[in-house]
Amino acid sequence: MKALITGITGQDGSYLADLLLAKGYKVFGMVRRSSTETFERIAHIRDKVTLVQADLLDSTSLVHMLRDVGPDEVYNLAAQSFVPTSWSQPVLTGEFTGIGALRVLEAVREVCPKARFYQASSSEMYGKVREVPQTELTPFHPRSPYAVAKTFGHYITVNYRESYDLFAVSGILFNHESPRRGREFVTRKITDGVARIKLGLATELRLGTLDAQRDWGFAGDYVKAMWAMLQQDQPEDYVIATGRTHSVKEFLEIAFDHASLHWQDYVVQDPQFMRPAEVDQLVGDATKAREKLGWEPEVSFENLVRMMVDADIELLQNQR
Ligand code: NAP
Ligand code: G4F
Repeated sequence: MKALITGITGQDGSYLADLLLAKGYKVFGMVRRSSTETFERIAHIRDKVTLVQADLLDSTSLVHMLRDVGPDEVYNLAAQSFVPTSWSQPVLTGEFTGIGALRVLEAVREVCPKARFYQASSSEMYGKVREVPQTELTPFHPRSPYAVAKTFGHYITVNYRESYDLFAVSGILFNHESPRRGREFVTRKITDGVARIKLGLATELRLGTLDAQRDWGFAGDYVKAMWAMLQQDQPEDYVIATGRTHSVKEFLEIAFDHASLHWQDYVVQDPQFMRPAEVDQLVGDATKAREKLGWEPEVSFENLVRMMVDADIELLQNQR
């Protein structure tokens, strides 16, 4: 089996590549041209995957890539994925995160319509939530240009399934984190901050709202659900979540406590990290995934936080 992953250099792409290699897939990863390589997350499997240059903005490159690879499965994980950047670069975010998904779908339709397609949809689409917890049937109310772009990506995936009979599915994934998470996201920002404070490299940590609540799981668990969705008889959409929600403050408490520190001594609230429109609380109901995919998250919230703190302390110690 041949799988193509767009966004292989990102958090999820790297965990998905690990999973598919372990299952015996030949793994191809789409990478965009850059003056410096961004292959840190896939350094450990660099000689086991084949990297192909293409860009979400360039349809021709996507068509050539699919012709060269001839994939059985396509996982579209590439996107401008940071919510705050979507307010400063809304058009680019729409191009990458929204129309980019359509460009990949069009290329699949033209080149390899039998390939199974996965779209990385997001719980951010629920935004100002209409019901608690959120299911596959909960209406969307996106609160950022990123979330609006993801909502387009979601519906165009559903539309291509219904219009062209593609095996196209959309995974509505709630926040998932890991030691490979980008440092600007709040979880990694906190665990990196704790590690720096613990090792005497920083004296404070500047954050935005501490009251927002998210349903946080472990990325390594979530990529298993992506794969499982493409192994079903019928293409359908699934919510992937733990069913539990925690505030940024709770994350802080566990992270600082794990390093024997008090978060109140170091955290400073800074208006520059507040958002023009906030998503106050997300919590997903993954009953469908549990029943149809047999999927369950394995890593608890507390263990996820501790895993990330330990990894960041070790990383910084090794850099000394
Ligand atoms: P990430 O770490 O930010 O990775 C994003 C990937 O997209 C990187 O490999 C990046 O490549 C690539 N990319 C961006 N623009 C591109 C372009 N124009 N052409 C080609 N590649 C491009 O994101 P992640 O956390 O792994 O998330 C994976 C996907 O799931 C994203 O679509 C995200 O929006 C979605 N999602 C994530 C979560 C979550 O909690 N993590 C939840 C729901 C949905 P470079 O290395 O070159 O920058
Ligand atoms: O970690 P965040 O930046 O993640 P956010 O906005 O929930 O988005 C992530 O999850 C989505 C799935 O729901 C993905 F689709 C998306 O691609 C991304 O992976 O922020 C989480 C919460 C927000 O409420 C934010 O306002 O943390 C709050 N926060 C408080 N202080 C902060 C900070 N967020 C960041 N990034 N930095 C802060 O200093």
